[in-house]
Amino acid sequence: MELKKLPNYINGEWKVFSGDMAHVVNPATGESVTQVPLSTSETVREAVATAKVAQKKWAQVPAPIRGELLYRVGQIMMNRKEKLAKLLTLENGKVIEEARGEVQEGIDMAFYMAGEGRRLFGQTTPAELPNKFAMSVRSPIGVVGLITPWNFPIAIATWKSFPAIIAGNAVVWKPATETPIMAYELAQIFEEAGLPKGVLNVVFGRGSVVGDAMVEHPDIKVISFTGSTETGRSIATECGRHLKKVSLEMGGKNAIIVMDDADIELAVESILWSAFGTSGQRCTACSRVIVHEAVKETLEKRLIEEMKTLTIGNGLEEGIKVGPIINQAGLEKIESYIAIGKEEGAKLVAGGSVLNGKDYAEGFYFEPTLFTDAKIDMRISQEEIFGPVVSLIPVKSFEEAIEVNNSVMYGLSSSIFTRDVNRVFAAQRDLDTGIVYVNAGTTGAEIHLPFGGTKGTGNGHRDSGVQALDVFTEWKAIYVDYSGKLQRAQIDVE
Ligand code: UN1
Repeated sequence: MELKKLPNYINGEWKVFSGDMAHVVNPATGESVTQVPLSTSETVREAVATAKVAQKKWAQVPAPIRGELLYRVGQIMMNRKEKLAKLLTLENGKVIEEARGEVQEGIDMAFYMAGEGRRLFGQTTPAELPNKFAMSVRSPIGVVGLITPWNFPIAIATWKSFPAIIAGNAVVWKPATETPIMAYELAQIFEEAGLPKGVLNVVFGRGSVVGDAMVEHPDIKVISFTGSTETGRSIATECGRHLKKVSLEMGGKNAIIVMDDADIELAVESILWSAFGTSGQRCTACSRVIVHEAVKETLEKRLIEEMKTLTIGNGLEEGIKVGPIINQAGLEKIESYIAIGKEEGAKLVAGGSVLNGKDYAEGFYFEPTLFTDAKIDMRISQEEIFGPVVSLIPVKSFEEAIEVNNSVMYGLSSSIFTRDVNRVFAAQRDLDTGIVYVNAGTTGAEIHLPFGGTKGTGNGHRDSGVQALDVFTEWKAIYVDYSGKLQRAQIDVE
């Protein structure tokens, strides 16, 4: 059954698009579920013009009242959680239990950011001159552009749009064309919650057209992007030319370190969840296991045993643990890394193949895969694969484990399993990623903490947490002199 073709959402109106459309494919079955507009740069200009007008009024609405709107959004999402989760699995493929978790992440973000309506804290600070007052406040920036990926189509959208809206900005949002249904649903929820027209606009389409038009538009003052490093780099270059603020959240090559004193069973369970959950298609997914040589054999054996218990299939069926890959291109990229790993001399000890046959319909499935005896400088140890593939890299010491972890160009998430408190503290200091876990896998960030990474993963900004507000506000320093006379800073100071 095809759902109705998706419209864009501009100035509070659902606008049917008359140009080219693309099919949205259920990755579990290969069937088309709906169609999505491939909008033009003209559509972007229309959305920006309307956002610009709407933003002026929205910024005048007191922030606590803006917050009440987000509480309503959170409440509607809660009431609709099961429906949203099912649609999320339909378009993205992730298993239903994880889809429920992702929707919950969005609900959490709504209530958290709604509360910011009564905080949005600035600072007051003494002035250096008498009878003078000094403070800093956050100001909205204007129209912001959001470009979001298919792997967390609702959670990442809430990480970006909720802080933008609570801070008094208007939004032009380009969701991934693979997963537009979540955007359609979220825009509807905003509408039902009473968001004024034009504060949120959704323009579907390709990055090369809609994304580029957003990056180039002079009235979009900030771009917040999550996606590939390659695209992020070109967005940042363009934004640099336009002196446009840009927040980037890109690739990862996250590792779990398993030390010789680790709880091995806990490590095995956590590796399975971090590496093969979401079929490895998380920025935070574990794709390297750095294991102390003393426990390597045991860990490898237990992993292979447990991997056999992972049920693979359509994520809408309860009990399935590993769903499909997003599309054919994703599948081919993973396959190419299997060939690369073999060629480089890593040992393939489990999985490694595309899954076909009647159980898998025309869907895109890949077996959970384990390489062992991988080396630090192999491409499978350095490059993002974005699939259910993990490489074991044996090491001789704690120091070597840290060195291997830090050897990649990315810096999103890392993890260490150990019972030694001294190692725990040394590791959380020395692991060079934006997120560090101790005795837990590399996934599962909570929304009230900053999400993002160092080095090639980002450019110093963070999604979610109170830190997300820094992306969508300008700091304004305000001085009020009530002395009634000229007082010169740095000069008339006694
Ligand atoms: C992503 O993979 O881009 O920490 C987001 C996690 C989730 C979010 C992942 N809360 O794994």
